[in-house]
Amino acid sequence: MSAGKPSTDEAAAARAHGAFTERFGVAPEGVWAAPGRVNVIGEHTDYNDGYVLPVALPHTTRAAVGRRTDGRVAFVSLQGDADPVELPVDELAPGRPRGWAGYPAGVVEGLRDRLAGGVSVLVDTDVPVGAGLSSSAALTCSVALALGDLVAPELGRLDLVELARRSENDFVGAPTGILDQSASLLCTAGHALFLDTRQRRTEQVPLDLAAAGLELLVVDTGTSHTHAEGGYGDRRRECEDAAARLRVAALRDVPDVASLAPLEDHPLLLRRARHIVTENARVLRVVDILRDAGDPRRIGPVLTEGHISLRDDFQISTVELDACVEAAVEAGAHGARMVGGGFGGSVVVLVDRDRAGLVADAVAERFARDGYAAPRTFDVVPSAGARRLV
Ligand code: GAF
Repeated sequence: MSAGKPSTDEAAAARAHGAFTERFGVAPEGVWAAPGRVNVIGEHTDYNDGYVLPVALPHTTRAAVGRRTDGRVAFVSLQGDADPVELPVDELAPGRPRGWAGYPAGVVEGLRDRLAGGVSVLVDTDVPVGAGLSSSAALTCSVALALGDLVAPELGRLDLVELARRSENDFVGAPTGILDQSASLLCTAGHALFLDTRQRRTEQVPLDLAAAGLELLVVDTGTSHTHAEGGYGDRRRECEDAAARLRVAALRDVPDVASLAPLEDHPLLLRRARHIVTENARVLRVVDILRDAGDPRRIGPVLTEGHISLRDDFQISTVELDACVEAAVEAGAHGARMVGGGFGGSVVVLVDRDRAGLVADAVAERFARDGYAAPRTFDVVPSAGARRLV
């Protein structure tokens, strides 16, 4: 498989520690890492109070952090195109600063009464950005864990999920649910995280792909998405509208497709709601298969069904994502689906290890034939959630 190789924790910690010391003239108080995620199943269910089942990527964002005494905050990124940002703590406000620094700034803002002296944050990442793999949550969660450790040790992981979510929702203005932040902070190695987003109840579901002779491939189509505007917010409003017409608190409360009959005069809302109802059921089916130590191959067709629902009912797929799913399944994958918010990004593919190369090649050939840019493919081992490195 090509590209996307994550750093080891040791190398990543040394790099962030060294760069912080060079940039700020003093060593950081520590270095923390938080992963991106790929969602096995359960897309757009989180803001409908439903179920999700993500795994953490081996790719992380690292935050080297040190408190200051001059009342200023400074954000530096080692990723080439990001400008350094510095301003007084008092001037933090939604939309200030804008751009990438808004994500960590929102976390600082959430704890500003403990950070009056200011703080310096240097970040470094190998999570692919804009690929639907939750690079923004990796950023906010690495900083949330760091600041929790340094100034708010009473906060548990679920509190940090909230802190990171509020940064994205209220500070940056991206109307996301809690899938990404939960995955980044709560996942454990070798498991998928089954999360009931209403009850905030979690279960670690074993997912040993290697033992089953399987690989979970991520194919990054290189087409971009953005959450702070456009289709994601529209879908969220449509779901709320459907729930209101059905007189339920959230679409999670609709027990089955037959109960959607009152939406027959609203075909668009019916489709949106049908995706959520069937997607919640798919999460439960997948969890049932994996929980009984069943053959993970059996989840493949459920993933592909999920894609068709996202394509036809939720209407957030793209020609590239559809081509990728089609080519992967035709070449013998057990299942494939687009992941994340939609309108671009990545596809996840479940495939036998000895067919993985063939499937990746088939997707690349299809992209070349259809005139799309070459995709980037890598395999994912369910990895650890956020942690302190040094
Ligand atoms: C994005 C959002 F940030 C998540 O909260 C979730 O809604 C996801 O899209 C779709 O499942 O990643």
